[in-house]
Amino acid sequence: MSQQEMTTPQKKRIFSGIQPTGVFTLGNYIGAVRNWGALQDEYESIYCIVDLHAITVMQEPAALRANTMRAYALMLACGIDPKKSVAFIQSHNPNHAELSWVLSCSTMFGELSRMTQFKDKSARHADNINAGLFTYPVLMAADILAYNADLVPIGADQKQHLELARNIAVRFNQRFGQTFTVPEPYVPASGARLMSLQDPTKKMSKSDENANACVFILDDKDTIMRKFKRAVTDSEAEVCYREGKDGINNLMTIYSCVTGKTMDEITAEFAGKGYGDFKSAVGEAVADHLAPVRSEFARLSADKAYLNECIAIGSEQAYRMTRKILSKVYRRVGFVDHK
Ligand code: AQP
Repeated sequence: MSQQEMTTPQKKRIFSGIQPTGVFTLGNYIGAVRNWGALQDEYESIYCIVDLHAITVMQEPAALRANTMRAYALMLACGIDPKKSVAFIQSHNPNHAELSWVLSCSTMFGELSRMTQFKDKSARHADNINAGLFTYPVLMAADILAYNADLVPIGADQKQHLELARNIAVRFNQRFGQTFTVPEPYVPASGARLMSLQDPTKKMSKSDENANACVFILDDKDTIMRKFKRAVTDSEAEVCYREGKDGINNLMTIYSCVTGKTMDEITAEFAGKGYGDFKSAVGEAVADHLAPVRSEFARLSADKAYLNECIAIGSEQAYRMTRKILSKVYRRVGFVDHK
């Protein structure tokens, strides 16, 4: 056997995170977490609950703690296997925050001012436009660069932040020598961007104040059916994907993501039928699709000892992976070695 055949090629490294700001929505699931599970065998995967990011908007401490534990259990229930992936809670690895400070000194004020999520969130939280909301993308860059991740699976809404992380990595490498891998976006084929059921021009968000705007992955079947029945559509009665039909386009996208059917197949299936039938079919399909996640979540939530053990192992792995990179960064920028 040749030398080349004997060495197994190193797997590419992938990183992503999700905020513990509430129960995951169908959007979070289809656009992000469902795909993470599918990537675990092919990539060296690192997934975390980003509680440091969550406090950029006001959080009630006890609720944040409970939400973080629930988000971790949900992540596993959605298919993340802690034996295959590094699965942890962001604040348990202090290297993210440490690296974020160094990177913030290589990030320009103007760059951060252009971030659309900052503009959106500061409009939504006008009473709390804190510096963390502004520097959030630097922390996100640190999350990724601390692991020298090759790939970042992201929804379309996060593209701008990843672009910034890439710019920071390139700038740092140019100034201090090759240190960081410049990460590439990984937009999964089935990673559609789902929109609010009540205002289909807005993305479906777990912190939306209108509970009917999103389907949460722990919603029971009756709730799911009710939310889809109330979904905003249009005054036509034609199930087809077309510009201007935002509500129907969104429902068709959802139906396609959970059934695997194409838009043409869906149009044919509902030809001559009313929106009522279509909405019921979408509700049924979503409820069936989410049923196994709900039961796995119930099983995991009853086993706190297992969850705590997974969290401890995950943070230890994450800390070790990032400490080496952070030490290199400290040497590069000129900090004296800590003996
Ligand atoms: N509507 C969506 N469609 C597809 N993907 C989505 N994601 C979020 N919403 C949708 C993807 O989910 C991942 C985790 O997101 P996050 O929780 O870290 O933050 P977010 O993007 O701000 O998600 P939310 O639900 O809108 O949270 P809040 O309401 O707290 O701000 C990301 O990969 C994201 O692309």
